[in-house]
Amino acid sequence: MQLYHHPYSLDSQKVRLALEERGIDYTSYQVNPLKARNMDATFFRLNPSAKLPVFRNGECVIYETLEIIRYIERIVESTQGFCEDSNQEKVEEWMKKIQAWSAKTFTLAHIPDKHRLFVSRFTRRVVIARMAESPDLASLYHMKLREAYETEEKLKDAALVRRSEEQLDHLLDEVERQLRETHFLCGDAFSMADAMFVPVLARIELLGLGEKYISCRPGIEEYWKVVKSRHSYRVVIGKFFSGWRKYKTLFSTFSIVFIRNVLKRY
Ligand SMILES: N[C@@H](CCC(=O)N[C@@H](CS)C(=O)NCC(=O)O)C(=O)O
Repeated sequence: MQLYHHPYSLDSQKVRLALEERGIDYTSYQVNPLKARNMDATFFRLNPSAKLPVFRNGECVIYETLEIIRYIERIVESTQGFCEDSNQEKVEEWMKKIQAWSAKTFTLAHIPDKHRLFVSRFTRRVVIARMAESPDLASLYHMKLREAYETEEKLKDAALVRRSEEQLDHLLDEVERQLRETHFLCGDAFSMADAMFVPVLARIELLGLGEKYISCRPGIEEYWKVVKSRHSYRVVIGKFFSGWRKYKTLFSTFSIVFIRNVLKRY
């Protein structure tokens, strides 16, 4: 089994937490979207949407986070004879709710314009360079270029950004109510719904918005402490983003993007 992913990608974090929690071995390929590695022809041919994560098991290639996690659960059932629990319907319900919140608008809206536009311009230049190298993929690369322009336009729409914040608030309120009754989202054991939710909290913290969204919800604040002490969290997220590590991770990416930009090495 192979997973193409990156620590920056929220959906990749969800899948990696699921794999870690279920103890499944896989070959890991990191594809850094900030360095526009997802635009390299080898990855782009595998997934012309250029999105992460991508999971492959032999002939079976899966591009959707929810589908990958459901597939992981089927592997666990068939190999370890372990059936998640009787809460399967609840788990499914929560997973859909969590996946329905798109972190993209929220994340980009909370990154300073200067940094966001710098990366966006770099990505577009990489796409144009890759297009010249692989003309057979030109129309698909064009779609990515259009998508990049559309994303910038969307971010100018204050109502859209506000809607994404309201959706997050609504999701967090629901979680808070649930955590007054159970330790985790679907009972007193960590489930795949938690594997999908933890990266949402990590994203909030990474953007420096913990006070606004986490500290004001005591149930979530306590839950956040608990999940952060799990091995899966440390391996998938903590290793890259806890405390000073986040500066190291971001600095190493940004310095490479900066140098490639100066040298025009797209
Ligand atoms: N359909 C995908 C969407 C995944 C997705 O949006 N991935 C983001 C990172 S979390 C991505 O790769 N963005 C890069 C791009 O759009 O070029 C899923 O549900 O897994």
